Amino acid sequence: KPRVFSGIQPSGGLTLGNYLGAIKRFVDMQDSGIETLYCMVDMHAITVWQDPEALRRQTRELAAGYLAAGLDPAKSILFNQSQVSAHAELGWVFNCVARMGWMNRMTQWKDKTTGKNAEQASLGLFAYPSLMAADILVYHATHVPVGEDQKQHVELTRDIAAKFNHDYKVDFFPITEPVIEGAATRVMSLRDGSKKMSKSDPSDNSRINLTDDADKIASKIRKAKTDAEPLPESMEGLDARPEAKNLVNIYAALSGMSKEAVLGEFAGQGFGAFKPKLADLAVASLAPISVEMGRLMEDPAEIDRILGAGADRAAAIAEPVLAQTLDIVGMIRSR
Ligand code: AQP
Repeated sequence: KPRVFSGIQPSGGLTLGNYLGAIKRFVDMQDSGIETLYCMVDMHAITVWQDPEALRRQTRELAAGYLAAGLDPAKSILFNQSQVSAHAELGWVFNCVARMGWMNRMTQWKDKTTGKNAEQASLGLFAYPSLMAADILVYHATHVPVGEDQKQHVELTRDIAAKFNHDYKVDFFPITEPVIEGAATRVMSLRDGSKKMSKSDPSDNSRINLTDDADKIASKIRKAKTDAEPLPESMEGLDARPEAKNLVNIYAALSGMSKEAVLGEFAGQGFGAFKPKLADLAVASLAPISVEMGRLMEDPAEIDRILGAGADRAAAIAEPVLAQTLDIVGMIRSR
């Protein structure tokens, strides 16, 4: 039976990258009638230091972002990871299945530690993909909608499932498929077309936050790095122009048009003409979400209630899977 799981870290405000690469597609999957679970992965967030009050606020803000973008707690199970302890328990088992060498090859680990002192990174940051495998497999999820940057972690999840099944001679965990679709599976920084747009980039002008108001969105798009060339007739003409390509991809993803159709409309025009159109489109798409997030944030108790109810439903699926896993592994379970 197909089942969808995905999560986002409450490690800062939501960006346009999170929206186009993840949340917008979470909503599409929810509305296709498949069973969907969407998580705020707060235990992943603490792999780097988070101020406790900020973490609570960011988790509620992420929940508000999910709801404002169209996730419906009557259709999807919405919850924060730490309220379902089966994630951490299965994560430990997977720490014992996954190999150090696999973790060492993770590009996100390498990116987050190169040039810095890896000795000072938390053990949790190193083991993060193993907990992510547990997040997915504790629901026997078959499909995981993610942005391009998470593809390697979903592949590792498949490796962990296969090694567990092999080592214990069972056919227990499914081999999960990453679902990486849409015109903007990798939204790039507005200041540097070689870096992905990220919550934790020190430059606020590098990203559009879902909480930015209309003026801020328009000003960030106006300031976005581009070049002096007009837009070409076909996507190949953008191959050596990462910043220009990024803005076309964003336009396509927000409008629902194909990239070719966007170029069909704007070929021959420069960014002086394209950017205001993109700004209008971004404001029209994002401003209603931002307003709704603000409204939802006025009632944090209601958000906490939704997360608690979601965690109960998630635990009802996860706990039997964990219990069976512990049986397979050989743990005595006499209470
Ligand atoms: N730039 C992006 N383009 C497309 N998809 C993206 N995602 C993130 N950035 C982009 C997708 O959003 C989901 C949640 O990501 P996450 O919160 O787990 O962490 P991340 O991928 O590490 O996101 P950030 O914004 O870059 O966070 P920091 O700065 O804290 O590392 C995933 O599906 C991801 O693919």
